[in-house]
Amino acid sequence: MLAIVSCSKPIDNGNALWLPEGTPEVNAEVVLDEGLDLKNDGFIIRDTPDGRKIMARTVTGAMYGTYALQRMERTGKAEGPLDLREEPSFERRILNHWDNLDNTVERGYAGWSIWHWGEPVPVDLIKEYARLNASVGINGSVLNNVNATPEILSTEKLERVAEIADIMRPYGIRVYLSVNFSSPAALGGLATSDPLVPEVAEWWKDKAAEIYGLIPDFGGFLVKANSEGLPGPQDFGRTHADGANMLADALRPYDGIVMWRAFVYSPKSSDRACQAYDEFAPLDGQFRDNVIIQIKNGPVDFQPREPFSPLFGHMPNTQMMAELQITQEYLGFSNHLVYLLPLFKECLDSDTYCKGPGSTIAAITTGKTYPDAYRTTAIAGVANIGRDENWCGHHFAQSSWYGFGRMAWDCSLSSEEIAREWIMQTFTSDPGFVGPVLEMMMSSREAAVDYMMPLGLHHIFAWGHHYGPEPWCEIPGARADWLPKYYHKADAAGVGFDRTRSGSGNVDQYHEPLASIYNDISTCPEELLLWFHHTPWDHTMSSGRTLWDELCHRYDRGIRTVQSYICTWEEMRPFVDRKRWEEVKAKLEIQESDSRWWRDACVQYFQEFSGMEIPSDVSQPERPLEELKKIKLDMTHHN
Ligand code: GCW
Repeated sequence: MLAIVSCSKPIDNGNALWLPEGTPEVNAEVVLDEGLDLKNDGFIIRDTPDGRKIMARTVTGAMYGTYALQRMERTGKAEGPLDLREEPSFERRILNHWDNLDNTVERGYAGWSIWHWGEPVPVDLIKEYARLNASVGINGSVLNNVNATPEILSTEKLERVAEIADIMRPYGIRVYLSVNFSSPAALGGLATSDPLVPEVAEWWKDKAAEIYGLIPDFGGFLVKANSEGLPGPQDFGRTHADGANMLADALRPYDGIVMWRAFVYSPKSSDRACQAYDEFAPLDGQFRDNVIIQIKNGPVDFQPREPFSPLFGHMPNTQMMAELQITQEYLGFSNHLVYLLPLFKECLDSDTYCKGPGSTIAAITTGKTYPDAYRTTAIAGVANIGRDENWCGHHFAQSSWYGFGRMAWDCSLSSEEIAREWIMQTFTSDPGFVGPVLEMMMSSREAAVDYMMPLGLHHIFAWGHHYGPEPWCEIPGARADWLPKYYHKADAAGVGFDRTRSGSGNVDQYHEPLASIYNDISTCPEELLLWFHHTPWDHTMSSGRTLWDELCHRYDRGIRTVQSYICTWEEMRPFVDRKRWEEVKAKLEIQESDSRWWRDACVQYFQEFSGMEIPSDVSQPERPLEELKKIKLDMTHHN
């Protein structure tokens, strides 16, 4: 045992280690003991005859224990006797910021970049950000957009990154950077960025040496390559493995990692949902052990609901991590109250069956399913953070950031437990508030699915900004697989994408029994029906309704749920300060109006194909389609 100290004082183990500024006062002593059998910044909280102790091997572990105890004190769980031990589910719990060097944030709805590129370093803001992350266990930040400019690796920018890293280090947070694959040519002036050319590999090695000279605990690189026009190894006839391994070798001496994204869709298959698997599954086993393949939860793109990406079930010899989107690109931006933990957990809890039942995405990516393949484990969330006063643009959007961190620390927590904690710490623990607000949060993801894209519909968003509905959208010259009609395929016969064995065959990228379950219209879960089946309008659903009637009912149900939130929030007025109450109320009104916009657009558009009457027991469209088609939102300056 090295030291026993009160947590408000420095932990002095001879090296004068301090708990970081802002660590809360809790009713316990902190014991730092390097001999404890605890993994990865874990901690123990135990009531002993000498009082309550927080025990950890590392200062960061002690800090996490302190926040955990504070959380328990605030949520009424600290009454003794306590004896608990926590170790994180994932070693690397990382936020991906899609922040550009001009301070815009791609898909950001909460203001400009908190990094203040090109301006004085906002020390206090970054400390506060780091403290918030530390309080939920997040321990990594990728500072810049995956659509990376080579300039991020310039010496000037690296020096700035080092300043940010210095501020975050005491909070246990390492920085990572997104890199542009053509940096050797674009920044270094080399003739090529071909990963198999020795000068290129040398350039990356030198760059790594420079980075680690400035930031000794630098986490590593995140790479979007050969995706949406970004450069990559395929430009030189090389594979993703060639590219990732070359970078991995440069980072290896410093224990850095490469997170190589599998968000690719070069049109080898006519179905975009098949393409990541097509490109990556054949490369299984070819990656270095400091490469992790970063895979979006679904096979297309962060939709309100997708099945899990089948790639997770097909790389037994490769480290994989899930990428989740905390920012609400496809879920109403920061205007809609959509608590995302049910979506995140749905992904992690999905059983891939790759090694029989129980091979969930959580089990795979925490290294349990294929332990030999995993040297490190990780999970990423695309941040929803900006300079807005409340960080996320919507008070409730903070819950998804909080929840991502909590889930990354302990993926066995339920989304309900996490929501409850968040409500009690953010607003009040009065049961008159917690109950109704919990219900609102817990139903909110499903409500969004209902009023936007029920029954497996997907990607019928407006072009480019992805805010409202445009199932009719046509853009001359645009990629077909960026347009709604490619996904919904509505015609007189029905609606939905045929991914069965008689269609694109995507079902066979899933292991049995899922492949057959998805393939058969009578066993396919209704939530995914139109994802996998082009379904006749008069198909009978489990409710006994036709598909058409069910679709109309789902849109209506979504609207009614949001309307009920407005009533709930009205009743919550006595519990919340006026400012926050009014701000949330204003957002709920936007959400309610948007939900009717979605219904008006989708129901009337699909009716042109179904030719069927809108059932009389649902609310009826209000605005004519022609009027809706004229709506052009200017989303270019949403920062
Ligand atoms: O969903 C798409 C987004 C892009 C994003 C891309 C990606 C950062 O519309 O804005 O680019 O995914 O994840 O790379």
